[in-house]
Amino acid sequence: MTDRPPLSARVRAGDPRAIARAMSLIEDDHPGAPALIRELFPHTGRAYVMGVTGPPGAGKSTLVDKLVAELRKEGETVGVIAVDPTSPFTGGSILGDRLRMQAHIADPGVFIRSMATRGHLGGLAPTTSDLAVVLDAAGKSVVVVETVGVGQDEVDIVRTADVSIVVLVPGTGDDVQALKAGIMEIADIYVVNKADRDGADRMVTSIESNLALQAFGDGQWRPPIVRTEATTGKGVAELLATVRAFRAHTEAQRTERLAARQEYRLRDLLARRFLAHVEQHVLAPGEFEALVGRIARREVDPYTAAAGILDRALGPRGGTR
Ligand SMILES: Nc1nc2c(ncn2[C@@H]2O[C@H](COP(=O)(O)OP(=O)(O)OP(=O)(O)O)[C@@H](O)[C@H]2O)c(=O)[nH]1
Ligand SMILES: [Mg+2]
Repeated sequence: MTDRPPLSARVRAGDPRAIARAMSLIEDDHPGAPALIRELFPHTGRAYVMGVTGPPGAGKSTLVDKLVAELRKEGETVGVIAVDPTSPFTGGSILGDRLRMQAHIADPGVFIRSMATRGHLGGLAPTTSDLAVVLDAAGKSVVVVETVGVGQDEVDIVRTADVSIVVLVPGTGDDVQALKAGIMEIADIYVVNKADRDGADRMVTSIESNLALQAFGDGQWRPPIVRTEATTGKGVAELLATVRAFRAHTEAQRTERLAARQEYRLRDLLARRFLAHVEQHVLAPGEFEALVGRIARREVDPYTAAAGILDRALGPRGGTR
């Protein structure tokens, strides 16, 4: 064994192999992961996190690839996390992301990671924010998180990103679906990608008319709509300029936004940890499922069932440990 600096130090020095290793430890929920995060966390909070979400196949990865190139031109260093839903429909896209973002493989200023969601209910995998922590601590000035937006996912991304970019494409039912699914409330910036296709104008108009239904106060950010052609890079510089405008607009609220993000993370982590504790240490194997069955048969109500579990988890009334 040679004497090497600890992993956290190598991550902070920006060593790509250390970054990859750190991410694997976190993704695998390795016993060393919490200590690693503890060491890295004080060195974070500097990276600007851009969330890119939208329906499957909207061209998000292609767009991110072009965004990365543009950001590099401006001297930023970039980390990318592409969240791949492990669904039968898009199961193969991790390889696709690698291919689409291959242009940056030799660039030490860029680090790209694809990860699976592994059935977590939200779109962001449980450890996405921790992967962002690694890239942040490694000194990347911008972190881009790509995720397929389906329902709850958009809500998750807006809670972990500094700016939420919603990518839609002309001429698909998906767009209408996306608009209905509450995407309108979370977008800071809209992108109509594949603007080379028929129906781009119609798409822009339908977003506009949705925006017209919302009231925007004085000085409140009104989400702009940017047309892009990710394949050629057309509109990408404009998109980045729009991100910069949004960043300037929200700079004053940065502290609040960071606090809101940490509140969400802490609540989410506590909820997941508590549930795991209950499943592993409080309930007998199969008991949870049996309880669900009893509730379904109306033999017990969910409130009583939850109260019973809480009592067992925390001990009789008072529940301090
Ligand atoms: N015509 C046209 N095709 C595009 C454009 N942008 C992306 N595409 C194509 O659309 C397809 C999907 O692109 P991706 O970048 O993989 O889309 P994605 O949203 O990342 O897909 P998932 O991650 O699987 O949801 C690819 O074949 C791209 O070449 C565009 O502006 N115009
Ligand atoms: Mg993709």
